[in-house]
Amino acid sequence: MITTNRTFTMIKPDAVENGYVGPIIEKITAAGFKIVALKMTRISRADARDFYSEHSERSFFGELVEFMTRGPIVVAILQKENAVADFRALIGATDPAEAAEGTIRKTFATSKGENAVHGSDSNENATKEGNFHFSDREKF
Ligand code: RTP
Ligand code: MG
Repeated sequence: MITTNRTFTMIKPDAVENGYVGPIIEKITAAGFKIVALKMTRISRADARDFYSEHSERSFFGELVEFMTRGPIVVAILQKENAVADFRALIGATDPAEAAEGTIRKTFATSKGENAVHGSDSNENATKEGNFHFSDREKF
């Protein structure tokens, strides 16, 4: 079960390709998040369109769907007090050029489009996104 102390993250295809899974997980746990679900997986184009449907009218939407489906991702549920907001702070601004020093995107992202990680933007979305990827047996 995802509670308000949990958030959901994806390590995106660019970061997996670049060999940053280990270093990103290290940063996440060093910041006090406990991993309560974790796996490598992939999403289909339909899943990606659905996941980012709020951006379907934006010019970058097609590129975003191709990017998110071009290789494996690592998905996880993370637990910590104030998880959603604290994790968004840890990953930094969408564009790594604008992200604060020491944030995950500043350190590991490639560009605004290929920005290494996702973090849920609300408790409701954290629950929905976590439940999409993990069965009850996979959540601890
Ligand atoms: P996310 O949803 O992945 O956690 O990222 P976010 O909230 O920081 O950013 P959002 O505005 O929701 O955008 C979703 C993802 O779309 C890609 N993007 N590309 N080329 C561009 O101008 C552009 N803008 C956004 C990024 O992968 C971004 O994380
Ligand atoms: Mg977003």
